Amino acid sequence: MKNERTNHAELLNWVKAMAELCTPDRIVWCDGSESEKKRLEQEAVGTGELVELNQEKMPGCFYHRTAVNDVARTEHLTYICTSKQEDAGPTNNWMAPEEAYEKARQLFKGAMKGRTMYVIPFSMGPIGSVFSKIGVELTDSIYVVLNMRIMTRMGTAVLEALGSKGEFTKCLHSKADLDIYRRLILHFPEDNTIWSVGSGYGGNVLLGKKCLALRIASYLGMKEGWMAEHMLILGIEKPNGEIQYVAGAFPSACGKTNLAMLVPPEGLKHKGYRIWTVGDDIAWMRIGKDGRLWAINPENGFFGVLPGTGPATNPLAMETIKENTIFTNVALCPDGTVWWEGKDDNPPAEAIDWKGDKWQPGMKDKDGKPVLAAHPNSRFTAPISQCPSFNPKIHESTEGVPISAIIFGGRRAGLVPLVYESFNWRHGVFVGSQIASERTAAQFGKQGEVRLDPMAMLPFCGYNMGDYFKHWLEMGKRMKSQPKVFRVNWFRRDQNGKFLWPGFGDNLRVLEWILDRSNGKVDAVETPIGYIPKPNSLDLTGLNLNPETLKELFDIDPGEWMPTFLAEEEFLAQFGSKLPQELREDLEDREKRFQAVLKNKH
Ligand code: OXD
Ligand code: MN
Repeated sequence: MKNERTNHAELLNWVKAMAELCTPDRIVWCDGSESEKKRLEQEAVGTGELVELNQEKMPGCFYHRTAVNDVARTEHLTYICTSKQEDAGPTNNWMAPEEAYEKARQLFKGAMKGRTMYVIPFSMGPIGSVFSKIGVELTDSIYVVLNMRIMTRMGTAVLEALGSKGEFTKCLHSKADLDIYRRLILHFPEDNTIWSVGSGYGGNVLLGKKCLALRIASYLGMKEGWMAEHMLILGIEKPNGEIQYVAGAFPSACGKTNLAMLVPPEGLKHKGYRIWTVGDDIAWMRIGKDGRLWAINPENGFFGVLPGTGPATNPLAMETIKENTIFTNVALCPDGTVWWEGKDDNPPAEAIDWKGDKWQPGMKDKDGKPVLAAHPNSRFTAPISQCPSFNPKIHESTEGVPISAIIFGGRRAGLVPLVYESFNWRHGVFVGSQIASERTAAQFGKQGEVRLDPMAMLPFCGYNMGDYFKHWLEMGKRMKSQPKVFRVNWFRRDQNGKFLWPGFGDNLRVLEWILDRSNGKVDAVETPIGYIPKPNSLDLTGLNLNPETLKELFDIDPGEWMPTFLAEEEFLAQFGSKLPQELREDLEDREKRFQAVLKNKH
C-alpha cells in the first residue's frame, strides 16, 4: 500500500489488513485541518448524523443523538484480552486473545460496506513529550472523527512524529449495526491494540480516552514505570505567582469536571487565588529527575456530563461550551439551541428530547415518573483551550507539572468525613483501595448502589488490580518526595438527606488545608483512619456553617465503619497471592486502631 502521508510500513500494512476485514468503500486519512473539519461537519449534517445548532447563538456547535441503548459505557461488554487470565485479574472481564479476535472479526467483517474508513493519527499528550503516546484510530463514524479532533492532538503532525518506525496503539472501531448484542470493547495490552465494535457512545468509541489513555496506558505504565490514572489535575496559584498542583481520582460523574473548574467562593476571594484547569479526567504521571511526581493531562478537550451543569454549579464549563462544542443526547429546542436538566430554570416550552420524541416540561411517563429532556449521561465535547481557566503554557509543557497532593473521593451519603489525610504514601495506597461510590449514569447498570472502586480505576485498570496496588507501592518507593494522599467526601448528608457541605467552589477551603498539610504548615488530629483538620483549621469565612454540621462532617463512627470492613476484606481477598502484603497488614492495623478506640470508650 503506497501512501504519500507516511512510509510507516507497519501502519500501512495494518490499515490495509483492517480495510480488507471491514471492506469500506473508501479510506480517508485525516489531516486535522480546518477544511477537513468543515467538510466532515457538512457531510454529517447531510446524513443526519449531526444537526447544525443555531450558529448565531452557538457558533460552531453541533448536536448528536446516539441510539437509545447506547448511552453509557457498557462495562459488561468490555474485556481485557491477555494470554493469561490472571494478568487481567478478577475485576476485569477476560477473553483469550485468539477467541476475542475471532469473535470480533465476525462482527467487523464487512461492517464498513458502503461507508468510509477514516484513519485518525492522534497523540495523547503534547507531541514529542516523553509522557506522550501515539495511537491511530480507524473508524466509520464522522462523529468519532470530530470528537477525536477535539479530545486529542490529531492529524498530519502526529504522522510526522511517528516517522517510519514509531510505536503506536492500533485502534479499530466500527459502529457496525449498533446492536448491543453484537457489541464488544476489547483491549489487547500485549499487542497494544484496541477493537471496539457495535457502539457509538463516546466512552466506548473515542479510543484515545478510556481505552488507550487508561486501560492500555495503565498496562504500559506498569511495564515502563509510570502511572495512568483516572484523575483531574488542578493548579492553585497564590498571589505571589507560586502554583501548586493537586491530582484527584473520583469515580465517573462525581464532579471531577466541576472540581477541575473550581471558582473560589466569595469568602476566600480576598486571598486572591487563581485556579488553573489542567485536566478533568485523566492524569499520566512520571517520577521527575528531582524525585517528585510530575503529571500531564494527555487529553486536549473535555467530554463532560451536562445534566447538573449550569451557571451556578460550573460557570466555567458554561463558558467553555459556548462555541465549537458537540452536544450529545440533550434536548433540541425549536430555536436550534439545546437544553438539559440543571442548565437553568427556564426549560423550553417544547423541545425534542434525547430520544427524538416531543417533550414538554412536566411530562410524566406511564409510571408517573418525570420524562427527562436530556439523558442523565448526556455530554458535551469541547476544546480545553476554550476553558477560561486554561493555561496554554501548562498544557503544552512537555515536562508536566509537579504534584503536591493526591486526593481520592467518591459519592458517599455517610461514613466518610469531609477530608482526611493518610498516614503516609503506603497508607494512602490502602486508602485509595477503599474508594467506593454510588453508581451513576456514566455506567450501564443499577444506579445508586455503592460499589468499591479502588483509585476510581475499577472499570479502567488494564491489568490485574493486585499488581496495580503493588505498582503504586513501588512508585512510592522510587520517589524521593511523595505527594501526600488524602480522601475527601463532598457528598455527606444529614438524617434528612440534606447535603452537609455546600461543595463546588467551597471545596477550595478543603484544598487549602490539603496544601497547608502538604507544605507542613498546620497540625492535625490523629484518628483511626488518618489525620483530620484541627477545629478552626479550615477557613470557613463567609460560610454559614453551624458547629453541629461541622462536627457531623468529621464524625468517624466505629459503629458505622467497622461493619464495612468485611466487604473491603472480601474485595481485596479476590486478588489472592497478588495482593501486596502491605495492604493485608494495613487492613489489620486499621482494625486494631478502631478496637483501641472502642476500648478507650468503655
Ligand atoms: C467519563 C467516565 O466519561 O468516567 O469520564 O465515564
Ligand atoms: Mn472519567
